[in-house]
This record gives sequence, structure tokens and C-alpha cells, in this order.
Amino acid sequence: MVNENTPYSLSGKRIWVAGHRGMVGSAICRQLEQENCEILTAGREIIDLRDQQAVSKWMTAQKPDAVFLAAATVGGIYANDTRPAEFLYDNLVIETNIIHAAKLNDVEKLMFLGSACIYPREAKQPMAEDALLTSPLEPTNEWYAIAKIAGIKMCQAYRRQYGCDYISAMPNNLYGPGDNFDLKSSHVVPALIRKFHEAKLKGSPTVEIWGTGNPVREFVFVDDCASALIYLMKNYSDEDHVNIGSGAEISIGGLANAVSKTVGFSGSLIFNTDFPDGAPRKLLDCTKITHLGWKAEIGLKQGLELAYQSFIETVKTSHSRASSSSYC
Ligand code: GFB
Repeated sequence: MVNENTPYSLSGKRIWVAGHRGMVGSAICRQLEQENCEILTAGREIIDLRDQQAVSKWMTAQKPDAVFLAAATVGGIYANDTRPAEFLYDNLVIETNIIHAAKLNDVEKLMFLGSACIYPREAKQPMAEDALLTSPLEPTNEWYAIAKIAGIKMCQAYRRQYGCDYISAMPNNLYGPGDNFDLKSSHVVPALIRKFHEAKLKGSPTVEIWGTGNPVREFVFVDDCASALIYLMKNYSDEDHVNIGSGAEISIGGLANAVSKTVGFSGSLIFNTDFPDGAPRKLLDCTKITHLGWKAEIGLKQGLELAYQSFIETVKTSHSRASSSSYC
């Protein structure tokens, strides 16, 4: 929806990317470099975003004009299911600290980043924005989902009561450069890239896939997500959140075959049903963002190739760091 607050120009603005070292934050920074703006960042060594006073002090000193709120405690199904307190507390406190400090410091525009797991487990597919809060959540990620729903509501409440131009976007399962490859906390794409790569190197005959392989997911390449977030920042101003999807839907079994082909692994798959499947299907209805004029450009095949290349780079960098530090 276009109203008096759009288009919002980023030119000449001081833009804080909160969470700039994460996969999404770093993709936003890469794309903001093409805008004529000043990018502000603050790593963990500068502020703990869970510390309200520190956030408030930093924002008062830096006075950003706009904020991308991409900072969050995130993880895949296992991390979500086993660390509910961290996923609930960290995310609630980070978003409330930043949104409230933005209001106190007259930030002109704020983009809050959520996730497709805000929708009910049994939501009608594809899931449109109005499916929010219509029935119970998927239990493996309800803590994270509740924190993200609270973030959407914070933006809506600050818009209604104080007239703040805060918007929210909900991307589907993200992957790409800068992903987390730790097998206990990662999402499925980086986990499978790593598992297949290591199995290929070791000559292992099999790779373990969690769950039945039947759940279906829609994957969004992170640079597409960053382009959508910047597009919405410039062209959208309303209280309803906006879905970001790609249409690239595939079963986990199908994904495992696709990753195995990308990596060049020729063994077989073993499905371990001691691990949960999570939501049966999560396809987003992207009618709204399509009507606003944005669409994803990177398909799953190309995206997996790019993600695998970035994993190889990460491995090379960490090996060279490890070998140089061993000489110190
Ligand atoms: O990506 P993922 O961890 O998250 O898992 P969700 C997706 C599917 O892949 C699940 C299966 O059915 C997993 O059981 N899977 C198979 C694996 N092998 C693996 C593996 O080695 N690692 C992982 N991680 N999964 C998350 C939510 O749900 O989605 C978050 O927990 C967030 O809240 C995120 O919203 C986008 O799609 O199930």
C-alpha cells in the first residue's frame, strides 16, 4: 500500500543494520552499499542488544534515521526445540529494546524482520498474511514464533499510538552466504551442505537426514530477502506485515537429493525419525509483495550452488585462520 510515507528515500540517510554480522544483516549491508547512505553497525563487543540502557545510549549517540532490525537469536528445528528460553527471552528483549529506543530517538523508519514460523501449524496453504493468530503454532518453534509475533505487534502498536513508521516482513526459510553451519543449531540447507560435503571427503556411503523427509519447505536465497527488505523499506508503509517467499517449494527428501547433487555426493540417504519433522508445510502466499512490485530472482538450483561455494570459502578461511594461528 502506498501512502504519504512512501516512497521513502534512503539517500543521505544514516541506516543502522542491527545484526549486521548475521546472514540477513550482512546481505542487507552488501545491498545498502549501492544506496547513497551511511551504514551504521555495532557488534556484540560494542553493545549487547539485550541491555536496554546500552541500546538506548548507543542510539541516542548515533541517531540513525532508519533501522533494519535483523538482530535475533535464530536457529533450526533442533535449536528452537531445545533452547526455548533463549529463543523467547533474547528475541523479545532485543526487539523491545530496539523498537522502543527507535521511538525515543525519532527514528523515521524501522523494518522488523520476522519469520514464516509465526503462522499456525495447520494454516491453509499457501499462507497469507491474515492467517496470523488463527490457530495453534507448530510446537517445535512456538517460543521463537511468539517472540516474532510480539515484534509485529510492537510495530503495529507504535504506529497506532505514536504514528511511528515501523513495518514488518516475514521471509520463509532463508539460506545463502554467511549461514550458520553448526550442525546442532543450523537450519536444514547449511546442515545438509556440510553433511554431504564431509561425507564426500570421507568417502562415507550414507548421510543422515533428520525426520521422515516428507515435510515441505519454501526456501528463499538471502540476497533475494535483502532486496525485498530494502524494497519494502522504500515502498511500503502500513501496519500489516508482508510475506517474502520465492515459490521454490520442495520436500526435505527432494532437497537432500538436490544438495547431494550440488555437492557431488554419490551415496545414499538414511532418514532418522528420532528427530522431529516440524511443520508439515510452510508455503507463503506472496500476492501482497508481488502487487507491491517485488519478486524473487534466485531459484533453488542456482541458490544451492552459490550457498555451497560460500561454504567452501568459509571452510578455506577457517582452515587458513587455524593454520596461521597455530604458528603464532
Ligand atoms: O530448517 P529447519 O531446521 O527448520 O528444518 P524448520 C527443516 C526440516 O528439515 C525439518 C529437516 O523437517 C527437519 O527435521 N532436517 C533434515 C534437518 N535434516 C536436517 C538437519 O540435518 N538439520 C536440520 N536443521 N534440519 C525453523 C524454525 O523450522 O524454520 C525456526 O525452527 C525458523 O523458528 C526457521 O522459523 C525458518 O523449517 O522446521
